[in-house]
Amino acid sequence: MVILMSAGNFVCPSMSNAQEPADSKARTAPTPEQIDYFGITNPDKLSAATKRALQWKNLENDWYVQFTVKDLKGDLAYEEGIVRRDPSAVIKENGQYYVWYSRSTGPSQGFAGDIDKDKVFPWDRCDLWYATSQDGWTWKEQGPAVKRGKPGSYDDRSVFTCEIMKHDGKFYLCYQTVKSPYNIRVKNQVGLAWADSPDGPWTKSEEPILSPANNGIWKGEEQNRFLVEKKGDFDSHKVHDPCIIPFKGKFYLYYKGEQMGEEINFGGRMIRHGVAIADDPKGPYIKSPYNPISNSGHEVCVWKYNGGIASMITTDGPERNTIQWSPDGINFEIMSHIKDAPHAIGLNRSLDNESAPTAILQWGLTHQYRTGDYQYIRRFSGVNLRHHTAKGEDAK
Ligand code: AAL
Repeated sequence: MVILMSAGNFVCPSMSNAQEPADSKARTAPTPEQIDYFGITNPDKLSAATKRALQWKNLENDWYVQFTVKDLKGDLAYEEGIVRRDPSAVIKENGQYYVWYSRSTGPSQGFAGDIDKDKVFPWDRCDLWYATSQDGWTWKEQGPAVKRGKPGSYDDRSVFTCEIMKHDGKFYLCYQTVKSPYNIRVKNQVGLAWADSPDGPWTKSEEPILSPANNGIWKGEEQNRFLVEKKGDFDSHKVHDPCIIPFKGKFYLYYKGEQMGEEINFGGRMIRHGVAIADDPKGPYIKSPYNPISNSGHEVCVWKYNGGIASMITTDGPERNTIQWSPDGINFEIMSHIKDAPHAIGLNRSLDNESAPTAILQWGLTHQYRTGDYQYIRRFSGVNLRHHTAKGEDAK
C-alpha cells in the first residue's frame, strides 16, 4: 500500500504554520485505508503524533537500511600504533578493489603541548595511502599515494580524508589539507591529485581547489575558535570531507563546512554541508549560492540515484540519521530515517547504484575508533528490513 505523506519528519514548533488550525479536519481527516493502516482508534480524536503520521510522504521501505560492521583482514586489520581512517570510496580496477585512506603513526598529544613537534589529532601528520583486495575482506597495503607537501606548501602538515573519482579513464583524489602550524584556528582546505592509473603516479594541484569562506572575523589573538567578532558563512573555518560527483555534465564537489565560532545545537555540533560546482574535474569550483545545502550531517556520503543525488546524513544536526534525496543536487528532502549509520563511509562505487535507493549500501568501508588515538578501517553491510520475524516464524 502506498500512502502519501509530506516530509514531516522534523518540524520545529516555531517553524510550523501558525495559521493552520491544529485540529483542522479538512487537512487531517484520514481515509478508511489510513485509519486501518495506522490503527487509529477514533478518527475524530487524533493525537498530535497521528496528525504528523498522516502527513508522512513515503511509507515504502526501500530507503531504509540496517547496518552491521565487521573487521577486515590482512593489512587493514587493526594494528597497534597505526591510524588508518576516513576511507575513500571503493572502486574496482584491474580485477581488484582499491581504497585510499588517511594514515598516520603514534598517539596524538592535542593542542596543549608543542604543536610544532606534537601530533594534534589522529588525522594530523597523515599521508594518503592505498590498499587493494580481491574480495573486499583481505587487503594488501600498497604504500603512499599522495604525501604531504614540501615545507611552506599549503599541504605541508597533513593530507587526509580523501575521496576517489574515476572519470574519462582518469583518477582524481580530492582530500583535506592543513598547512603548518596546526593550531586551533588554522584553516583547512581541499586539494586534488590526478593520475592515469589507480597505482599513480599522482600529480598534485599547485593550489587548493576549495577554501573556507573568508568572511568571519576572529576576536583577539588567542588560539580560541569560539571567540569571534563575526562567524561568517557555515564554512568560514574549515572545508572538509570533499567528494566529487560527475552530475548533469558538471562536477559537484560536496563538502562539510565548519564555522568560526562553532556552536552546539540540537545536541550536536553545528555542522553543515555545501556544494561547489565546476565544468572541469580540476576546477575552478564555484560554491553554490544555495549553500548550505544541509544543516545536519558530518562526513559526506553521496551517490547518484534516479537522476538526482542521494545523501546519507549522520552524527550532527536535527536531520542526523537520515537518507535524503535531491533531484538537482541542491534541494534535499528526507526519504528515510536510519539507525546505527556507519561513520565516514567509503561507498562501494563498483556496486550498482540505480536498481534501488540503497543498492549501493550493500557493503562498503567505514572507520571505527578503537581509542581516541587509534582508528581502523572496517567493512559495513546494509540490508533493507522486509520482515520482523521470530525464530521459526514464516515471513509470508
Ligand atoms: C572526520 C572528518 C574530517 C575531520 C576529521 C578527519 O570526521 O570530518 O576528517 O577533519 O574527522
